[in-house]
Amino acid sequence: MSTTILVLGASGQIGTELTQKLREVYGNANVIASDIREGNEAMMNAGPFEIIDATDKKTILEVIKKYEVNQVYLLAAMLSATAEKFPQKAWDLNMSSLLAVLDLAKEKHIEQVYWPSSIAVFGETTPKNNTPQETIMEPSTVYGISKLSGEFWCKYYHDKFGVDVRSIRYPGIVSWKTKPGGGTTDYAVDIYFKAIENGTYECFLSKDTRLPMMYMADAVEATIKLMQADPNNVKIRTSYNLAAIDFTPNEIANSIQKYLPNFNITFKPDFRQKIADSWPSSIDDSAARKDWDWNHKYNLDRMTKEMITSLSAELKVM
Ligand code: AKB
Repeated sequence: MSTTILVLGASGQIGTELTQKLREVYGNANVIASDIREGNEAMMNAGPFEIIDATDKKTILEVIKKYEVNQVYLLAAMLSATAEKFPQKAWDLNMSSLLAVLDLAKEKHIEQVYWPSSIAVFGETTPKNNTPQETIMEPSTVYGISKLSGEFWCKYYHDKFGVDVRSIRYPGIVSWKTKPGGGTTDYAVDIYFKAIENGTYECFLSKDTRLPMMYMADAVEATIKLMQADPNNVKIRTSYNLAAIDFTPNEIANSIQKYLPNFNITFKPDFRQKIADSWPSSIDDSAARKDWDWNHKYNLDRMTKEMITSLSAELKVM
């Protein structure tokens, strides 16, 4: 049977690039992009696009029927920093959208679901270095609480109703095509924009705050790889730890200075410091590497080189 995919939240940071890649793999007409508002021109022109509120189960079902969709990637979510400002809204969006899609799978309208979790499921009591797949999980943010609950909803629907739902705990994702919005790891994207535009960046985390991170190309590849894996190899039905690199604001600044020697960084930690301090510094993702052959390709310097080259061309400053 052919694969027809609906992406909910296609205009966001991950959605933009994942949708583009899915269209390359499965054909433009077989990947329906959707978001609460219109996407960028490239996305709207390349294939089908529908306006969908990801919490609106009825509209999702109408679109599933219209295009005979069999897989849903649910990427709509409120991220950590914004969720601390709007806790109820974050809980409603992050949970209602997931339960709507899981129910549609349980009712056999679709065959497979992808839903992202996050390193935010971990908390202050979690071992910080090389954080294991299974460990103490006491998240201290609303976003983390919603992701941890979501993971167990995924496992429940899988174990009880046979729903084929798959998930990854993303670290901070670095990309240049679409900026992230409202996350704690967003500094690692902002820093490249400011380095190119102004030559200087004021960082909202302290210089030695080490966090797990990943370049977008790796994140997109991992996501599609997991979704294409043989179901028998997908042994974890909460969510897989996934890792590539980890660095501090100081280290990313040093990497940028190799290409832009006059770049200058200053530090002014705000409320996001406390969130970052509650998250791991690095992640043990050996289960993903073993179960479905995950391997990252980008280290810090390779990512910096691609970010600076691509962003400079986009912003036309060099
Ligand atoms: C955030 O910072 O909230 C996200 C995440 C790590 O899930 N990027």
